[in-house]
Amino acid sequence: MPHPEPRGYSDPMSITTTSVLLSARDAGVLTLTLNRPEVLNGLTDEVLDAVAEGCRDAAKDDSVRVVVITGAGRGFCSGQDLRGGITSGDADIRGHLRDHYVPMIKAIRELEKPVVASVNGVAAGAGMSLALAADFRIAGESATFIQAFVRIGLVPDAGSSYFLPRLVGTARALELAMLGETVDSAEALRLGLVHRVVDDAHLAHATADFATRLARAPRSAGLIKRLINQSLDNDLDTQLEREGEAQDIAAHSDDFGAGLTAFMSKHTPEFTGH
Ligand code: T3D
Repeated sequence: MPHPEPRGYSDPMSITTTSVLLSARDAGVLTLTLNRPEVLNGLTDEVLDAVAEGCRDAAKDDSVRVVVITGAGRGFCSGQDLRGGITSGDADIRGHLRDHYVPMIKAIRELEKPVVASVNGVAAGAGMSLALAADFRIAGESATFIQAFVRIGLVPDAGSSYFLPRLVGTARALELAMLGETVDSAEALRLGLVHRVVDDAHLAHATADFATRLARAPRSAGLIKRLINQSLDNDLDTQLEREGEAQDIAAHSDDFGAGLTAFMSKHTPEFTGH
């Protein structure tokens, strides 16, 4: 799949581009490309912090309506870079997770804009967590998913133990996490880990097509993300309250006005995301 080249931007908000995280913008879609292909995009602190910063920047930038996360080369993300100094015993893994993984996962989840993981190859360990944290996963047919943590004697982290049972149920989550077996794209689709599988050659195009459609959504799309995520932890009474709050915000948006006007005049609305 072709990968975007780093670009400079003339618009006011500059989104992080580093050698390990490329960023490119097109028609409201910000694509963040993990760029350590020689290690299948293994995660270093620099990568983790750059993804978090990219998502936080996207939150503040009105011209970004959708974020896509993908990987350069044949891998999506192989999880923590195991050559980067991680050791058993004295390593402060808890502090490392808190300082670098948690901010990235929270930046993705708290961004009130759709996030699409375009899974171009293996997603292992925290690389799978990264894919699961996104709102949507489109996979190329050569994509694989591995709860690799158990293969090296660790537990799922970076949100995998949260996202996985919610996506596939507890028994499947336990099986995937305890056995750490490789799940191919067809199985991932069957399990509900991904919502679409396309030919590898068409992944970039299919992702762009999907993301561009999402980028035309109104302000309420971000509120929908908020509501659906909240619903996983709320009872019905609480969730009905949250719906009222969100609807109040949506009803005061420019896009609701545009939607009503378009309906009355029998036109297709053009939403600005405001
Ligand atoms: O620090 C903390 O806070 C703890 C957090 C932990 C979170 C985690 O993510 S734990 C899980 C870490 N990830 C893994 O355990 C996966 C390790 N990688 C693999 O098991 C395999 O590489 C794959 C199944 C992902 C792919 O296999 P394959 O056969 O397609 O590729 P390969 O030949 O194994 O890998 C290609 C190269 O990438 C190879 O380097 P080389 O030999 O060509 O110089 C390989 O060593 C390197 N590589 C792959 N994954 C990693 C990596 N190097 C460093 N870290 C990696 N995670």
